[in-house]
Amino acid sequence: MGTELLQTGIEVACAGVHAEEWGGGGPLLEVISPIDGERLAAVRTATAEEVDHAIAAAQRAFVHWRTVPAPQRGEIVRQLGEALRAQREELALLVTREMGKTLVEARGEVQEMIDICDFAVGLARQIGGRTLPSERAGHRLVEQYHPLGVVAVVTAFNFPVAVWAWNAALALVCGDAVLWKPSSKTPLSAIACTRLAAEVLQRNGQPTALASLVVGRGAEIGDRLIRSPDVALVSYTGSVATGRRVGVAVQQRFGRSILELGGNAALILGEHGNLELALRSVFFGALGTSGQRCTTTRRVLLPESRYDEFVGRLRQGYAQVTIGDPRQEVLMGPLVDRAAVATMQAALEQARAEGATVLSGGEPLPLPGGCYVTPALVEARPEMAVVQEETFAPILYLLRYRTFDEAIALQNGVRQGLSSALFTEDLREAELFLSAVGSDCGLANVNAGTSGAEIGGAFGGEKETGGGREAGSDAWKGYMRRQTSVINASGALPLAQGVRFTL
Ligand code: UN1
Repeated sequence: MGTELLQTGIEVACAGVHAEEWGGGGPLLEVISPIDGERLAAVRTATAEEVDHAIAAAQRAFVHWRTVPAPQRGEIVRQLGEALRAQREELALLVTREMGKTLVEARGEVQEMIDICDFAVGLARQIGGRTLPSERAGHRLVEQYHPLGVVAVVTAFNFPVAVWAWNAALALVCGDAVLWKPSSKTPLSAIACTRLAAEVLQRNGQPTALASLVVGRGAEIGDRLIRSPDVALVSYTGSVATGRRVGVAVQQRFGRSILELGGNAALILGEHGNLELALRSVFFGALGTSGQRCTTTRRVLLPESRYDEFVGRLRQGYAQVTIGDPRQEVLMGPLVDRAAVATMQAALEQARAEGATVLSGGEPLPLPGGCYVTPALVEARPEMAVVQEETFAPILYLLRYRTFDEAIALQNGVRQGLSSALFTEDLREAELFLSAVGSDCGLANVNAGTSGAEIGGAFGGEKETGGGREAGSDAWKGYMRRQTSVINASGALPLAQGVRFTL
């Protein structure tokens, strides 16, 4: 069933709601490919009642699922990984058609889904607490992790499937039910993944509402999700502005949230760093996903002594960037839609108005669909307002620094704190960068670029990035309810000495 959508056959009016059944009684949502403006499909969105119904169905599924032993839950996630493996190419093509990232990158994104499923399978046998020394004789002090409840996963268009999987694979082995609200720009990839997950669950006699889906506009659908007391955790990936609203609304009811918001990654080239390596990393970091990753390299910090050489080489490279249909062998596909092109133009205008110099690029290209641009190189100063903002487009700001301390201060001198990178051969610089007074980001790489985070580590960032952690390491703890217990194993009266009373 999943494959129908994945091959050519994108249906006329796909059901965009899945809980116990498929549905979608709300307005139709048109899905337009940024590759050439082709209308891929229309999706039937969720009504308010359907959202409430999906939450209730997910809650019912959770009440059952939390009693299934975690290793068995892991086995089902293993099968989900297998289903994704079998459809790797079809899913990648769908992601590319729907949001325009190159096929190579889309394959990488699907691989991240598979990898996190593998990771979660092992995790299913390891989610455990600690036993600690009790201060009372004959007592035991233990910590346990229990399933949490319904997890709403709200994802962005730039990683339309991987971010769901980072959350869903963990949440499922942790014993939670997942309710997914994908970006309205990428509902088809979400429908395809949900179909695969539902098939796996059904085959195993489990409620398909464990992998529920509601497609619809954030303002209507998303709002209902974040306010519902039956949603234990909201994992939101998206803009700082929306994330702030989500965080406050969830906190208002003392729910839990994981926020993955904007980034503004800088790459520092050290005085003696490997220029060749840094250059290649900037290429991938700034141009990958057409500059629409949270981890995209947006700022390059260069020492005065190496500025001209680095910028010269970068300009040469940028002049050769191949741009076009992301199903072909190109380095950069389109932006996600025309609005993104307009946003990029506005940012460049603002940069010029603030006194920055656009060295090259930034022009829209006259290709079908109207979503293609050339990547921009901009000489700027760190304090410019435009440099402080995250513009989801291939704009790279070139900045100078004098001392290494200044480079770190500039790298940290933005409101976002997701990703950062330093290219150096100097051990002291590397250690300083990774120390308590170094990078303030959730991700800090040495001699590796700002994007391309592996699923094995915890992914997320500080400050306006929101503080959430997803994927590897101990991020699973965010999806569970923690409990500390004292167990009197001896029957001894634990009364403090000198306390006397009669029952
Ligand atoms: C994002 O842009 O929201 O590190 C996630 C990377 C990817 C994930 C980015 N693994 O670029």
